[in-house]
Amino acid sequence: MTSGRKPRDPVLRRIPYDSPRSAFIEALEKNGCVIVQNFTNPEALAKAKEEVQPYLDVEEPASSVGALQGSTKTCTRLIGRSATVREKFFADELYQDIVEHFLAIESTCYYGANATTTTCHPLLSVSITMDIRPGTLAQQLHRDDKNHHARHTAVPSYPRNRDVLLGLFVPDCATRRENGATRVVPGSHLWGDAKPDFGDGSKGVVDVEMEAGDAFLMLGSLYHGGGQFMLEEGNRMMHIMFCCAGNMRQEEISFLSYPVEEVKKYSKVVQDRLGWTQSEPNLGWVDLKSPEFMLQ
Ligand SMILES: O=C(O)CCC(=O)C(=O)O
Ligand SMILES: [Fe+2]
Repeated sequence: MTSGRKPRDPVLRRIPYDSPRSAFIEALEKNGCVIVQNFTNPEALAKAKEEVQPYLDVEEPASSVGALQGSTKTCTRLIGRSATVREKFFADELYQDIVEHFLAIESTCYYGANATTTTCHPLLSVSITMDIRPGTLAQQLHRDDKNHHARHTAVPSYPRNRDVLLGLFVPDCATRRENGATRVVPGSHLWGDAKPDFGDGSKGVVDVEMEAGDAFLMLGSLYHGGGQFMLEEGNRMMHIMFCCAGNMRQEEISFLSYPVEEVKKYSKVVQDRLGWTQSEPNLGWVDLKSPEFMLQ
C-alpha cells in the first residue's frame, strides 16, 4: 500500500446505475455517500436547466441563509417548478428504493395485548437548485441533519435507521475541484457529535467529481460542504433533493387544517406552535425565509 490507506478505509465509490441495489446500500452504509454513474442523460439535464433558469435569473439578492453565500443563486420549490427534476430525478426508482431502505421506520406497538406493526414512509424534506458562481467560497464542512437537531453516537458500523435524511444531488455539468465540486468526508456519518478533526481543513476530504449525467447520494449525517468556485466565469448548477424520515412532521397538518387568513388572526404563540416561525437552523422555511412574512 503506497497511499497509506488501509484496505477498509472509507472511500467515495462510483457505481453504475444498473448495479444491484445492495451495492449502493453497502457503499452508503460504509462511506455515507456514493456516486451513481449514468443516472440521467443530456436531454433531461437540458430540460431541467430550461425549467429552473428563469427562477435563477430573477434579480433578487441571492440568499445568504445557512451555508449559502450571497453569490449562490437558488431555485426553491423545485419539485413544482421543474417537472423533469420531479418525475425523472426525484421519482427515480433507484433513489426512491434507497430512500425507503434507509428512512422507512417499522415499529411494533401494543393496543392492549395486541401487537400491531406499521411502517412510516419517508417524505420530501427539501428540493432546491443551487447555482454557484465566481466569487463563491467553500462552505464550512457540516452535517445537513443539524437542521433536525439529529444527535449521533460514534459507531464502528451502520445501525438501521441511524439517519433522518438522504439526499440526491444531480449536477447539470461535470463537477471538478475548480468549479466547486461538493466536498465530502467519507465515513464521517459514523462519527459522534464531538468536535470533528479536519486537520488543516482537508483531512479526509474528497471532492465529489462527477461527469454530467452522474448523481450523488448522501446520508444526512455525512460531513460535507459546497466547494469553492475558483473559475472567473461560468457556474455550477446542482439540483438537490432530500427526503426525511416520515415521522419528522406534526400529527395534524396545521398548514392544511388552518387557512393562512385565519392564522393571521391568531396570537403569536399559537402561530409559532402551528409552525409559522422557522426552527433554527434552516427548518420550516418558504423560499429560504421564515414563513412569518406570509402572515403580514
Ligand atoms: O452546493 C453544494 O455542493 C452543497 C450545498 C450544501 O451542502 C448546503 O448548502 O448545505
Ligand atoms: Fe449541506
